[in-house]
Amino acid sequence: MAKKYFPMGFSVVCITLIQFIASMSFTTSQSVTNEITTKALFIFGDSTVDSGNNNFIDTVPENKADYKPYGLNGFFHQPTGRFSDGRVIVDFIAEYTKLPLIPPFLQPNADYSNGVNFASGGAGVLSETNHGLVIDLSTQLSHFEEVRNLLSEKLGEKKAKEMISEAVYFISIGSNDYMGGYLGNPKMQESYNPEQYIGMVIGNLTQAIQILYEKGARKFGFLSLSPLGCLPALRALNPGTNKDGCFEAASALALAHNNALSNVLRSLDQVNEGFMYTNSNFYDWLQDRIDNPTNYGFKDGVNACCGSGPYGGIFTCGGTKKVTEFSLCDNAGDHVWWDAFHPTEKIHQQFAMALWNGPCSSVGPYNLEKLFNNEINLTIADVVDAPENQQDDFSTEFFS
Ligand SMILES: *[C@@H]1O[C@H](CO)[C@@H](O)[C@H](O)[C@H]1NC(C)=O
Ligand SMILES: CC(=O)N[C@H]1CO[C@H](CO)[C@@H](O)[C@@H]1O
Repeated sequence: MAKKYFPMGFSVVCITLIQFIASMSFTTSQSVTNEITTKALFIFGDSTVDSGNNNFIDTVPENKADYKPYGLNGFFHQPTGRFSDGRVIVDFIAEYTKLPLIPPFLQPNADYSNGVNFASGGAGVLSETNHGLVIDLSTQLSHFEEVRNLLSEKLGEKKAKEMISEAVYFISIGSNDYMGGYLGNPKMQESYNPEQYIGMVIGNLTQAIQILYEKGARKFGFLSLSPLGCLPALRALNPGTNKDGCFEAASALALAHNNALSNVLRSLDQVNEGFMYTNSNFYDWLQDRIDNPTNYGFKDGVNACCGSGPYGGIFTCGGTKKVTEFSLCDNAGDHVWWDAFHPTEKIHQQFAMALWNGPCSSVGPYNLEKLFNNEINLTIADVVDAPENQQDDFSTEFFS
């Protein structure tokens, strides 16, 4: 249904293509690696990337993960506020970048010199989403502004500017706008049809990206939305709405959002000099693991490891919410889903690796490794980004 609102497939400019063209036009430097002085990772978003900010805010247990069995696998000695059995995607990205773990903004005495994590479980792009219970995206941006000022004080204007422009800005947000914010909110549905609502989410997200760009950010990474209707919680809410048991309206919203986002990124790339990004098709990537878990080292792509009710989709993991009974599987690593809404560490790890050094058919225009290591010549990238060099639709090649 939503597909027709945004008929564009996911499309990327392939890094190999860039290198190929580069080697033709600039024979001496198809891939210029500049010395990096400061590396940093700034993170914005929701529970997919929160590393503990919500431990420090007043909210409901649904928006917290600082109790057992979160963190069960023992990588951290105790629950940290990550919505996983262990690490989340940004922890792996930090590891691959050879950075220490990136601290939550609200953690007392956090060291901000390698970046900061501003994300908050339950947050949406729109301030209405879980209003008052989360750190919304615009507040996350104002926290970034605070950090930017601190860095200027500490490092001096010039060095801080350099760090800001060399850093990677990883953004993972939107699911809560479509689940609780829209499908769970009859008032919103009365006021806006899906197309209008998606336009509002994308409009605000675009503004946020533009604000970061104007503050000096250049390198962006995005985690697009998953097939939301196949989350155990949505399967449980809406049993049997289609033949594979997923809640189709939710997945359609996610798909339309992703298509709109990839269009926006392409145009931001055209308009903003030096703008570079990593995006990927998380939707199909995860759907493939849900449908074919054994191909990727999982045994179960449908049921949550921790929870209760059908598919483990009643959000009871930890027993801190209304219902205190819940069950826990023997081995979280066998499951795609950790709890009713969140994937296991193993999914986070596999996807971090895909974004890090995935081939051009699956991650684009640049993978994160190239963004971090400056294996890009801005001039060449801008040349290749010109419309006549763009390929149209790689969607069929994605992770196939
Ligand atoms: C941002 O979201 C608000 C609702 O929170 C909406 O009224 C506004 O139009 C949106 N802005 C853009 C640029 O889409
Ligand atoms: C060979 C070449 O075109 N090198 C360019 C790489 O990018 C810088 C700017 O980022 C240009 O100054 C170089 O000329």
